[in-house]
Amino acid sequence: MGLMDGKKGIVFGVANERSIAWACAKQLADGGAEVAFTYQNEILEKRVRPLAESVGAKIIEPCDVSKNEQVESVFKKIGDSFQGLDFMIHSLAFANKDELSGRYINTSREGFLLAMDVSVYSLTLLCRHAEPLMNGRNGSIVTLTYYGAEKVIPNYNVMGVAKAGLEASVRYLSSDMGQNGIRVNAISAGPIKTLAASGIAGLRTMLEHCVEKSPLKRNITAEEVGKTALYLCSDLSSGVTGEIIYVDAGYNIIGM
Ligand code: NAD
Ligand code: 0WE
Repeated sequence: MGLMDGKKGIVFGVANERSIAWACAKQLADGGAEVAFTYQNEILEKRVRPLAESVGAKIIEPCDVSKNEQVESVFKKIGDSFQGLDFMIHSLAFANKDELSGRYINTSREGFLLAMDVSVYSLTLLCRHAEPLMNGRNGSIVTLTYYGAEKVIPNYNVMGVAKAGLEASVRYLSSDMGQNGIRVNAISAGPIKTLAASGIAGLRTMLEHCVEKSPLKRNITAEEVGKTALYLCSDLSSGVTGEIIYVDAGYNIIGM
């Protein structure tokens, strides 16, 4: 008897086998859930399709979250074939690379709006589409955030401002959706070497810093994030909504 037997959900943000979204999908599928997958573009489809098929996925659809038509089309497919939705994982973010170095003060209007659109507004848009499908099913929605939302992390810049907006969105969305029994939470993960993190200058130094300063004296794994996503999507967390749950080896609690 799996924790997720009979449950159906959708995962946004798988790029490859190192993606946090994939670690979440794997835990949910291993728990007995039926999981639908989306990929951002055809280049990523090559990586995502075999992973999705390995856990028996039947729905594998393109979805660039900055395109309303693509979002509408994915939720139409889900409505037609799943006839309901129990969970949704939002594990995506984007800012132009040149905004993730130098001074935050130099963020361009275009760069700011792009980061906010893809990394923040997308959660609200996806929640609005998920809500009718989650009606009467005690749905659960999980997004991914980072400590740079609360404290200054060098070079995180506009993404930090975006994550602050995302965390506030989690609270407003959980307030809106609670009346329909739907829960919305975020996982604040410690640094992990994924595709989105691999281009970042000084990632190695940051990983070493976390080993030194965190209570557990180590880095976290995507699998550990996946296990927390499983908890948040399952009935084990039925009383939890609007929260930011840290999976960071305890890093955030240390002052000095
Ligand atoms: P990743 O590169 O594997 O995943 C990022 C995903 O975002 C990719 O699948 C990409 O296709 C998707 N994406 C970007 N723009 C998109 C768009 N317009 N439409 C649809 N999808 C789009 O990297 P990851 O580290 O697994 O990132 C997943 C989430 O975890 C992000 O929200 C990130 O901010 C967050 N996070 C990462 C870390 C870390 O250190 N890796 C730590 C805390 C939080
Ligand atoms: O949220 C993230 C990654 C977000 C991200 C990364 C990229 C790199 C490639 C968003 N957009 C892009 N755009 C690109 O072109 N993390 C929490 C990982 C991360 O990113 C950082 C970090 C950490 C940690 C950027 C600067 C400093 C630290």
